[in-house]
Amino acid sequence: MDHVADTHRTDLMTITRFVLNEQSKYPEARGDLTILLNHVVLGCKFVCSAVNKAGLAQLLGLAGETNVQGEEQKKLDVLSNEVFVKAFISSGRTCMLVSEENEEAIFVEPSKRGRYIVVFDPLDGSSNIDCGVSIGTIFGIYLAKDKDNPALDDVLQPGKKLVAAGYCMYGSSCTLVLRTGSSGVNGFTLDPSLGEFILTHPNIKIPKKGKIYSVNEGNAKNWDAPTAKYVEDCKFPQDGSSPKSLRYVGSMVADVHRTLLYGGIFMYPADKKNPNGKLRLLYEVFPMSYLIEQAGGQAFTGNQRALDLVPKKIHERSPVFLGSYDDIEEIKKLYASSNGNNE
Ligand code: AHM
Ligand code: MG
Repeated sequence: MDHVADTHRTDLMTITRFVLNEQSKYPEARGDLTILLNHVVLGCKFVCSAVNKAGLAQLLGLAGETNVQGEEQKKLDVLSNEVFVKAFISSGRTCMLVSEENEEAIFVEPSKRGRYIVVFDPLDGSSNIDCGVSIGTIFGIYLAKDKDNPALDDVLQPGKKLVAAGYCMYGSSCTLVLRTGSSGVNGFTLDPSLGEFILTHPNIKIPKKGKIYSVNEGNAKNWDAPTAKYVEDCKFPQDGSSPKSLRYVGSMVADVHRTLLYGGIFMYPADKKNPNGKLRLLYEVFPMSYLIEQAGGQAFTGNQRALDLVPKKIHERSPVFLGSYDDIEEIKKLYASSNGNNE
């Protein structure tokens, strides 16, 4: 029966086994993170199934509510948020949650508290839901100082203090990318017939330099000088190299996933209208910057390393440039040589 083994992989590494193996390397680990990650996985499977059925189930459309940023919510946003909030609370391993969809942080009731804090965007890229383009969930996990007395300060921590982060992309396949402990960045693809995420992209390393830039060029009118110069150089390189290709989905998860695998740069810069850019620090910029750095890339705000920023508010925004190491070096040089004169 050797021919069966040739065409059907039988050594499948599920995400559950992978996380268990990882955590068993830490003798002091109590299994809390493993249990919490199992609940992340459950939430992702549920949302993936809801996204796939959305058109059929007539789940698309407005729920008649607006979220914290005053944007219209889709039904899937509401549903995804409920699914993840309930999953995290019922894991018994969290004491505080910060979601893009909730104005205030959620403090878990004392009897269900654990030592982790989850920051998350349950369904990012919501403007892409109605046309079936890739959307995703982004999450980061912090450790609380004292699980019995969680305080807002516990979550207003720089991104470099994250203990785990990841995203799940609901696209042509459902892919979960995760980094915990010392495991590197690993990608798992949902096998719908098994209902399991299988390790398909072990130890992802971002190419040192890429050929793609990704940005909403519709905002170019309001860009500062270093951003404008960088994009100009992508199109009209001065060093004789070929111009870069432009790819922009408008879903951060999809744009960052492509950047992680193919290399290049993804940016949502500051501009004259939005001096802090658009993306939220805690649950968009930090988790993605953490993954990109762990894969060998860099993440920069225009002033500093993104993961060094200390948030003052839970829904704070920050500009971000993230991607291949060499590409981020270029934008850093442009900002450094502008000496703060970015007009
Ligand atoms: P959302 O949280 O309302 O979905 O907004 C975040 C999304 C990101 O996924 C994406 O990178 C960005 O907004 C796109 O913004 P724009 O349409 O301004 O280019
Ligand atoms: Mg979002």
